Amino acid sequence: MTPETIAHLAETLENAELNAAAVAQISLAHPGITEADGYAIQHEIRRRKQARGARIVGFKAGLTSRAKMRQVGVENPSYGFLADYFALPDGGEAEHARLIHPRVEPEIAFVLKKPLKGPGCHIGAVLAATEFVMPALEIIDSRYQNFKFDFPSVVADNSSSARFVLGGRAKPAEDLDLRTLGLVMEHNGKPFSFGAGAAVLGHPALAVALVVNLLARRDEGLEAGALILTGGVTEAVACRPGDHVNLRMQELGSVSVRFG
Ligand code: OOG
Ligand code: MG
Repeated sequence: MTPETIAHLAETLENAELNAAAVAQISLAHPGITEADGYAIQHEIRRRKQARGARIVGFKAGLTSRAKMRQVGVENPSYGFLADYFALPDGGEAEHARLIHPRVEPEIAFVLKKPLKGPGCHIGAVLAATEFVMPALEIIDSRYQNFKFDFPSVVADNSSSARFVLGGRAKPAEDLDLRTLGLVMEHNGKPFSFGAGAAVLGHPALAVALVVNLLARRDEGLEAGALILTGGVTEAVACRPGDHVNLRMQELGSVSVRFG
């Protein structure tokens, strides 16, 4: 893709986000789009936001569990960036009118005390660099009609990132077995999905290593203090105005969000 096409598609996708209006999947008009094109578009969206004063607070891994891959029909993990304005307080309200067709998913969040840089980042380096982990709800919102996409298209769309909520208790990773850490996500007071940390690549710290190694392709890394969402442990739940979602995580308490 030419730099002009990349800039044009980044503007189209960012406007779809800012106006909460879905657009056609990019690969329909650009069937030759590659993963590299998708990331070039995503990075141009990141650059546009930073130029307007947004701060990047971290990154998220996407499509790291079988449940998530099955739900959207894409088999490759991806990453996206997290901007400061995506953050909502625990128990806070997400404005449904500013989103297109939001879904909520349960995730294990990492916060770093030391920087991480790939290639060659492994689970040991991730655990040594982690300050603490905590429960998170990610609100994803594909900018594509009907929440339908292929891999390069979802990469271009910042892996559907929209909002996130951190809550519960922060604990050092060494005090927990992140593989057997259990969770229940409730939608409007009813249990919707159940899981354990191992659903994410066998160990959620591997999702952090994955993001670090993918960022290394652009000679980027993660800074101390960075937040990393490791990917939905279970399938995501579609939400309407008035809905609420609560995540209970073993040892780490709960985090919730409602839709206004
Ligand atoms: C893609 C984003 C995936 C996750 O945690 O797997 C993601 C999507 O499902 O729209 O954030
Ligand atoms: Mg997610």
